[in-house]
Amino acid sequence: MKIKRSLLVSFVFLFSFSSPAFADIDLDIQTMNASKAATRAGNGDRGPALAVLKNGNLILGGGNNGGTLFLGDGQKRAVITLGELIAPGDRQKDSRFAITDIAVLSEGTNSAKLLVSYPRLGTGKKCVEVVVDQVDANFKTNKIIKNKTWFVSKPCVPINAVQHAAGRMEKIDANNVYLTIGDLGFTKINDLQARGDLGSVFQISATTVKKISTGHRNAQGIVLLANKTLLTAEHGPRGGDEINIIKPNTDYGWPFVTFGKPYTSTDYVKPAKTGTHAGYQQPIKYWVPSIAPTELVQLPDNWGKYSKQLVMGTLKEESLVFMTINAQNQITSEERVNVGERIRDLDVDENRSLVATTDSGNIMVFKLNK
Ligand SMILES: [Ca+2]
Repeated sequence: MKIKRSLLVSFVFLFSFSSPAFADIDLDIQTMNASKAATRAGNGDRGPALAVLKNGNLILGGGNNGGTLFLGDGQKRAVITLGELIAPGDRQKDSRFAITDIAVLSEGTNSAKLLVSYPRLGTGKKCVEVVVDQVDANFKTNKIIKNKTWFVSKPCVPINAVQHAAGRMEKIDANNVYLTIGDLGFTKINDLQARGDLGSVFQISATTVKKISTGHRNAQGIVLLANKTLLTAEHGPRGGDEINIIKPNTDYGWPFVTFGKPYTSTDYVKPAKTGTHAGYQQPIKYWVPSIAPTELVQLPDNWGKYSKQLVMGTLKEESLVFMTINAQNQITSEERVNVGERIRDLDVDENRSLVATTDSGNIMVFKLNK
């Protein structure tokens, strides 16, 4: 692949250049350091959650305390702290206790109405729940106000199991989003009653919660396509990462079936059947071994032959996966681009460039070279 790395025109922090091996897509990549917004802990670094505003500025979520919202201000060339969302006593010093996603519900010149999701300690500080808060941001004062809590997942899961929070959101309109809740590493995830909200996709508003589907292990990516199809990208156990079309009242099989391999005896749950998806909704795409998928986006229409393609970030494989999805919602091609960074979140900016945050604390902007 031919890669031209160049300086950023509108959004410059610090530049760092590297030259990993690439394959086929002719991309221009700009890299900036935003490590202030990354969450660092003994169990690994986590890149910030990301949402792009219409003016090209970024909202980033994470930081040393996990629960800080930042404005990536393009004109001032700075990462500005907006405020804290997770109280110090409501998290452990663990990079999994960090903002998982940000959705922009609506925005004006100097303000935005945001939704922010994150795991926090629940009752007695002995268990973990996933929360979605509406947050009003003011860009004149660069302050945030927590407005209303839209959602708290149940049951509250013992802390020692906390993983797979998911907590990704996709905007439907100014008042509604889709939300993924992972299995949180809950040992009773195979008990349909006990698992409650865990491992599900919801449609939520300020006043309503509707469960759409269930049987999802850890959906780190969710996108509503231009044709209104809803897709998720999910982590399997050992292999068996999936892309699913989300249909109402449907069970996607976790932890009963997976294309992945069995866990070892020390893992939190043992899938009933491995190497199969029989009896449950089939994914439209799966990967064995796993590539650890994160956010999923659909490219806008200025990407030449890649226009309207899906792009998925990966952690383990440190790549972007470009996929063609046809009118029948079948994935007909897959092209992997090695970027040499663990991709945490993805969005599309005002120039219709692809923007990613990485676990090393970089922001990467990708454009097609013409
Ligand atoms: Ca995001």
